[in-house]
Amino acid sequence: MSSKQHETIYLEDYQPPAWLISHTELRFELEEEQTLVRAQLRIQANPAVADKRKPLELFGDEGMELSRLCIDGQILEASDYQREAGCLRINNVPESFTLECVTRLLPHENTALEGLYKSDGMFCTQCEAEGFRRITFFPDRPDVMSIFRTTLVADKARYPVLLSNGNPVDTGEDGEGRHWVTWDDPWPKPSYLFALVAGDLALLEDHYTTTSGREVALRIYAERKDLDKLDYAMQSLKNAMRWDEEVYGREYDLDIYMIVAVDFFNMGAMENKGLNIFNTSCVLAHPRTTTDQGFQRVEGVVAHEYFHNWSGNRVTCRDWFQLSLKEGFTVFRDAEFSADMNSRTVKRIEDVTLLRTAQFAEDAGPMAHPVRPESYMEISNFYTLTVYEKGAEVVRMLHTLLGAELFRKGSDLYFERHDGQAVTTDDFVAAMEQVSGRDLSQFKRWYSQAGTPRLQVHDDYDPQSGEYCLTVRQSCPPSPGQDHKQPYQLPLSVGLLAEDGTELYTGMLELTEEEQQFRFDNIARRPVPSLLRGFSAPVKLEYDYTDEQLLMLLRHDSDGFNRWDAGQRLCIRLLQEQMLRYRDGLAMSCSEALVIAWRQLLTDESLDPAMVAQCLRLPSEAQLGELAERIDVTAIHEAREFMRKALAQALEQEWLQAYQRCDTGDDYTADAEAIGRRSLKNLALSYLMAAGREPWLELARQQYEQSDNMTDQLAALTLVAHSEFRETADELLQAFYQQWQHESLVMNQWLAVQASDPTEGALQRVNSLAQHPVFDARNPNKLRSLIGAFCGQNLASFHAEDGSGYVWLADWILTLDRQNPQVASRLLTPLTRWKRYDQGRAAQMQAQLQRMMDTAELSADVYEVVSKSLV
Ligand code: 0A1
Ligand code: ZN
Repeated sequence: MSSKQHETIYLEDYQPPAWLISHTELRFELEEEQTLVRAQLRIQANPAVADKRKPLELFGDEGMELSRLCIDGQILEASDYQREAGCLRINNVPESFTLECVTRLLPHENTALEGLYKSDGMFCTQCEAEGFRRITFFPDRPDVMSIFRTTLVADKARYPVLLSNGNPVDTGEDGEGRHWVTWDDPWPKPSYLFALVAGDLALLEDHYTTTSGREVALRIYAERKDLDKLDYAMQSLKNAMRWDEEVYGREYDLDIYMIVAVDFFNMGAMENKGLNIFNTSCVLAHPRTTTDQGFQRVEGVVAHEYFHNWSGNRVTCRDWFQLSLKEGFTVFRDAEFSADMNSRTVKRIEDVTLLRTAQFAEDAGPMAHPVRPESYMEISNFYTLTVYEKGAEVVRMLHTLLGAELFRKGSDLYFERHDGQAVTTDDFVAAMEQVSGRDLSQFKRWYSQAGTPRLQVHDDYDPQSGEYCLTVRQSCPPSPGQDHKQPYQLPLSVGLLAEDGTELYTGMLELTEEEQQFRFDNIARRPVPSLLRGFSAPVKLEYDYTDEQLLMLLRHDSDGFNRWDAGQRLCIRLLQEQMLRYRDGLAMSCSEALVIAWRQLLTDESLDPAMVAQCLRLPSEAQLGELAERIDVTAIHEAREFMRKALAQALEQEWLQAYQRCDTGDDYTADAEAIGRRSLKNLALSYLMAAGREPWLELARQQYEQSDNMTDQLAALTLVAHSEFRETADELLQAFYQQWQHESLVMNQWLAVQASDPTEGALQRVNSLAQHPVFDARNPNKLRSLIGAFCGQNLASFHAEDGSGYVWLADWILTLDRQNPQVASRLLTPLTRWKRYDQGRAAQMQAQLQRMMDTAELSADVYEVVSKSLV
């Protein structure tokens, strides 16, 4: 058994802070062997809290060395305070005083990448959610906000650039090679938004003038070799600043906006006030080294972090249970921004695909939790798809229910009313209630109930009266700690189509009850319903469509999202039929109707190539798994491969024509149109490769060799590397390595391509890649590329019947947990879903979880996930 008792924190236990901090003054002496941090905190009793005799309690990491503690200049003796389990308690403190505290840190030994650490020789910080307590003793909770002044002192030659939040106000040198810079941040902020960076960094500089005339310096820092990869992030930042002014009326509020790219980072990026720190993978972009997907990720993440300046920083969270207050809202904002910059429908399809594949699986697994969780052991485990993506869907539903205009009024009121405060999701909804005059108390169940609701729709038509009736039943499966769910309020966007595709009705229905009927008059013929248009609510919709109805919707629905969705529903049904046939040992077959429909899409040159590509992509193995009662990994893989090959061969000429049509030879641009063309071109190439004939291998090789951009080069490499043409596969993988070995982000792709290769011998390949010089087990990006890709994208190999994949992952988790608990805990996710698999696999996955559980000294991160998965 794990020796450590991990405590659970509950939302219902929330208490306002007994002590407030008006000013935080920090001085960092950054050296190679150690860093000394001197913190001076101006502390006052919170007038809103009655008990004035409470001791002062500060959080501080257990391993952190405390070398000095003073109150109003008086040194405290060891008997004046107690340190226990991450907490420092000082009794008998005055009403108002200054606390001075000196801590000694070892950033070069910090492999957890929380608090102050080193990434490739530069100092940087990550304080969300609870990293600041690894820097100094502090009431490290988001509802304690103070004004920060930070001085950094370091060797000038090694660390010429010294950054922190706000504006630089003073600088100097000691004449012995060390220099210092002082930064002032005028905006009160919680400790999780603190940041510093010290290093030898190159800089791309630009500027922006806000609508009200504030001049803002925009600075993006990176290693010198990456200076040519910053233009796209800069342009995205400027677009995001303009968009937030136009769509939300929000301006930037400091004179400088800085972004720093670091290679060692646990997540995507961090919105520290005025000083965002980014994973290099989310900020560097260059056509030669970055794929289209990479470009779009940079645009989205740069915008996301920028938008946090209002939705997160100016108005922040009262406690970490409210995380979706800032994350759900900000994801909604960045999704709308990306939709406005690119194709709205394609963006929606991508987001819904992620939700259906991964968030629905989370909702059905042992870690399922509401958008506003009720308890946690380790908050880092709750930066989830539920809090982010489902949280964004909840905000989107508010936008749909209220309409754009009222929603904007509500957001204006929210920002105005709560500027400078730490608030709750209830406060957000209250602002929406006030501007709309609506009672949203039922709607708030979206924040408190976990699980994916299910909508079952039936219809009746009376040809005599011309009345059409939709009956909608809603339900939601049980989730941990929640056996029974109350009905949700949700917008159901609906169209009714005549057989020839003419639209008879379009509108939005509002569900509030377990069962509801909606009647439509004057309908001349039985219509085909187009339901949940645009995915108007994050639910599973069931309606008994015929194949013909789905084909009609695929051709005629005026809602682009539902056109795509109809095609997907049809593919899923056909794939599920083949899975059954495979299991029963029967020959599989491909539907002629599907071939005809796909041919039409593929040859209609008037259609948007990006949409065609979306429609002709089969649902992923992961998504098919999510939809299955019991996940049969082999049947899913075999059925999908069969269909891919059948569609490849049946339409070989059409794929080639589409390929040639989209292969325009234009110079690379990262706009939606060019990205759409490349996506169809590379999809066509993937089907040609699936057809398995030599000429297509040659075509792929030619594309690999001649392309001037990473999208095309990597697409060709992946197809060849995953094919049966092993000799060419090895040759191109080797050539790719030779060409890109000095580009760390490109090498991540190289690792991921091989880790996700489903052909024979995958485990052996990943094992030897783990020994390869480009792999570095301390770098989270490398771990995600190798372990994440093998366990998450190479499902047939990871779930090998002998359980070898499970043992491999568990070995890794146990090693990584001692080094970086956050990353270990995230990589563990695939094992937690053991209940969804056949008995043999489930037992082996469970055995590995048990093995971890039996290990002494698990981190809180891994302990929480393992223990909850074993229940
Ligand atoms: N707030 C950031 C994400 C983030 C969360 C936690 C981190 O460390 C545990 C780091 C970054 C965002 O939403 O972009
Ligand atoms: Zn965020």
